[in-house]
Amino acid sequence: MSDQYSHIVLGLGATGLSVVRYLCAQGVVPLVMDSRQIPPSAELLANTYPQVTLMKGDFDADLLCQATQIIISPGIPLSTPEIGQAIEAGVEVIGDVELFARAIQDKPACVIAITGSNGKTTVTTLVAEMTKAAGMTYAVGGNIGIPVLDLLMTPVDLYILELSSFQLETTHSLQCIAGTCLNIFEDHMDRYSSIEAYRQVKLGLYAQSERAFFNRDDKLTFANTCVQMNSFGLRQAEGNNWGLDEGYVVKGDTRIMPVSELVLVGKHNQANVIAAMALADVVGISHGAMKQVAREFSGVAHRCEVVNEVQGVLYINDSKATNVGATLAALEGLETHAGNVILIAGGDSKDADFSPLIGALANVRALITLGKDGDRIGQLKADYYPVIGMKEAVLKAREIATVGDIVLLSPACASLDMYVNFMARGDDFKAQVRQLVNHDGVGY
Ligand code: UMA
Ligand code: ADP
Repeated sequence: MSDQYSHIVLGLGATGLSVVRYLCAQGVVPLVMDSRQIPPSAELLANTYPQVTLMKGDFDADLLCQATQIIISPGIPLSTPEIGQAIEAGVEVIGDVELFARAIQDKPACVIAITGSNGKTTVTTLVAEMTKAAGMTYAVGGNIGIPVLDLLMTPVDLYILELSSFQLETTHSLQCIAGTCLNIFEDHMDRYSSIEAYRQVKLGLYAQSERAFFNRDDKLTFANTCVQMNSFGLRQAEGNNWGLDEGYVVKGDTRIMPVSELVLVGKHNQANVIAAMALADVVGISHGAMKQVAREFSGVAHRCEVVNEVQGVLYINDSKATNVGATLAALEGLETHAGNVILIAGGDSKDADFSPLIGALANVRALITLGKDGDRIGQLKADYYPVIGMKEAVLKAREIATVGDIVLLSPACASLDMYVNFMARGDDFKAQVRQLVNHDGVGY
C-alpha cells in the first residue's frame, strides 16, 4: 500500500481541513474522503494543499481498511458501514480532538472542557472572559466553531474547549484539569439509539478530567467515576461545591457575590455562571476576576441576550432557541424575573412536538407567532397573535407590553423558513428593537 494512504481524513468541512493542515505540518500527506459532491473546503484544499488527494462520493471501504489511522469529522456517524468495516479490520478511528489531546500531552497548558445539551457556548465564553480578566493567555475552540487543532499555533496557559457528543465519541486521551457536563436533554436522537446512549458519550468526558463537575439539579449528569467529583447547582452547596444560598453565589460556605448582580437573565444562566466559576476556580482564577465578568457579561449574542429596555419593557433575543427544550429553559428561567413575558415564537419546527410547551405558555402574558409552524404553536394557547414578520412581531409586542414586561424572542424553531440562520433572525429582531429606541418608543 502506498504511504500516502496511511492516514485518511474523513469529511472536508472545517474539521477535515484543520486535520489536513495539522498532518501536513507534521510531514504526513493524508488522503481525504467526503461523501458530498461539493465539500465545503474543497476549493481551499485544492489551492492550499495541491499534494492532497480528495475522493468525493461513497467512502471506499477497501482504502479505509488498509489505512493506519482514520481521522473522522464529527458530522459523520461512526455507525457508517464502511467505517464499521475499517474498525473491524483493526484500523484506528479517532477524531480531531483526540489528535489535539495527543499533541498537547507534553505541553504545560491546561485544558478545561465543557459538554452538555444546552449552555455549552455560554459557559465556554464565560470561562474565557474570566481567564482574560485574570490576565492569563487562553484559546477557545471545539464545537463553538474553531477546530481544536487550529488552537495549537499559539502557546497559551489554558485551552477552553466546547465539546459535542459527536466529538466525544472519538476522544479518549484528553487530560482536562476540569470538565463538566452541564445538563442532559433529549437531542440528536437521529445519531443515538437512546438518550442513555447519548448521555454515556457525554459523561465520557469525566474519565478524561482530573476534576469533574456535575449539575446537582440534573441527576442525569452524575456518574460514578474514579475521578474527583464536584458539583454546581442552584441550591446550597457544601465543601468545594458551588451553589446559591440566601441570594448569594457560594462555594461551600464562602459567599462569592449577590446573585442580583449577575447581568445574565434567567435561572439557567445563573447555573451557567456558577458552572463557569467552578471551572475557573480550578485553575486559580481569582474571585475578583470572576465577579467582574459576572457583573458585565450580558450573554453570547442570540442566547437570552438582553437587547435593550424601551419604555420600561425589556427586550431579549434568544434566537438560538431552535428547539423546544431551549425555549422552555428561557421561559422557566425568566419566571424569576420581575414582569410578564410576551413571547415571539415560530419558524421551522422540524416536525417537533410542541406539547411540552403547554404549561409554560399558560404563564405567558401574550404569544405572538410567525413563520411556517407559528400557528401550530399558537394553537397551544387560548389566544395568540399571528404576524407575517419580525417588524410586525415587535410592533405588536410593544402595543401589548406594559412597564415591567419582557418581550422574548425564543422561537422553539429553526429559522430556515425565513432566514439564512438563527443569527440573521436574531439580528432582525435587534434591528426592529433599535427602531423602537430610535423613535423613543413612539413609533416607526
Ligand atoms: N457531511 C457529509 N459527508 C461527509 C462529511 C460531512 O454529509 O463526508 C455532513 C455532516 O453530516 C454534517 C455536515 O456535513 O451535516 C458538517 O459535518 P462536518 O463534520 O464536516 O462539520 P465541520 O464543518 O467540521 O464542523 C464540525 C461541527 N459540526 C458538526 O458536528 C455537525 C461544528 O459544530 C464545529 O463547530 C466544528 O466541527 C469545529 O469543531 C456545529 C454543530 O452543528 C456548530 N454541532 C452540533 C450541535 O451543536 O448540535 C453537534
Ligand atoms: P449550546 O452551545 O449548548 O447550544 P448555548 O449557550 O448556545 O448552548 O445556548 C443555546 C440555547 O440553550 C439558548 O437559547 C438557551 O435558551 C438554552 N440554554 C442555555 N443555557 C442553558 C442551560 N444551562 N440549561 C438549559 N437551557 C439552556
